Amino acid sequence: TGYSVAVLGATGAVGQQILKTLEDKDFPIKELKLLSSKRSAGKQITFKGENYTVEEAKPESFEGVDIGLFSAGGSVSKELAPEAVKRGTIVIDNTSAYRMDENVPLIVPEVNQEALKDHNGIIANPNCSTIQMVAALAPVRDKYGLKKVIVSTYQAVSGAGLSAVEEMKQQSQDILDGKKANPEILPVGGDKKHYQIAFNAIPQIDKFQDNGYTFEEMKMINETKKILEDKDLAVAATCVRLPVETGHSESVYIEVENGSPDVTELQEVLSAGDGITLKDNPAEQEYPMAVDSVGLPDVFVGRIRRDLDNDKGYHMWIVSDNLLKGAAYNTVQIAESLVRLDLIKK
Ligand code: 11C
Repeated sequence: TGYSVAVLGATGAVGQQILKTLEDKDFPIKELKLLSSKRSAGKQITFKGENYTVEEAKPESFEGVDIGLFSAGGSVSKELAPEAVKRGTIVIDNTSAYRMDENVPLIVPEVNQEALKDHNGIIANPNCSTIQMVAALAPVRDKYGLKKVIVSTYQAVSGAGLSAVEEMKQQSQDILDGKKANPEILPVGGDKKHYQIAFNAIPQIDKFQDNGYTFEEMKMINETKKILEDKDLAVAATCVRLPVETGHSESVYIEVENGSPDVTELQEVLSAGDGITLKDNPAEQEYPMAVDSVGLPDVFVGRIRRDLDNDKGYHMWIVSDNLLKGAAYNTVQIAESLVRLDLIKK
């Protein structure tokens, strides 16, 4: 019993965490296919004690597959998601390929699981930095309404993939050894220039758009409005890459619409929120940090303060494992929601 599941991008940073999450949650799997690009095909991966050979993904790979979990990059999703859907597979896509498509629900289960009911075969998993932010903002929005969000991110290198993590480690070692860093990937593999990430902060994640914002910043802005179903919400973002291996941190300023809750009340609303762990005790120097979030599915919130000039304004610090709630964990939660809502044809 269970579902036939295919994981596309099984050898990548997110793919590996998807497999671990499926294992940890004991997701009901009848048959598992591990798929990848031609380059990674042939690799061996162990799942629940069994050995699997990764196969090259082709349209026919999806025959008989109920659920396809995609994280092999946008162009692969563009090519293969429609082929999978044609063959009856529900695709949960981790790339940005379909997120802003109005026929595709963009889902954080704690926030807008109901939108799954409108799916047409493809469901999009939001960008990691968006997921952790909206998960924390939703309970505040539900209680007080939300007018404005200004976020600055402090993002981990694993968001850019395993090769970027290797680059950061190699550069750190080279610099400690008195050698020159040799940047080849970050900030963006496909862009013209590359900069040192070790011992640095780079204010560019993904490519620049014509409006001067990067694509990562526009993802946070547009996806937040879509998930919260509020086109009028004012959102601004500045996204920065730090030499942190895993765990995105965010400094978030919000303005609520109704009332002016005191900090204790806001802390209570947040700690009652699904999937949120409040860690906010300045007297004991307790606040969320990236290294403490690694391997945990929660969104951690702390440093909640009222703005000193605007009594509807609040500042907070939001941290989560970008590969888990930011990607793999949210993907598997979406699959669980589809099962719970009986939305998978078998
Ligand atoms: C990063 N947020 O940290 C990116 C990675 O659209 O799914 C996620 C890219 C995406 O570099």
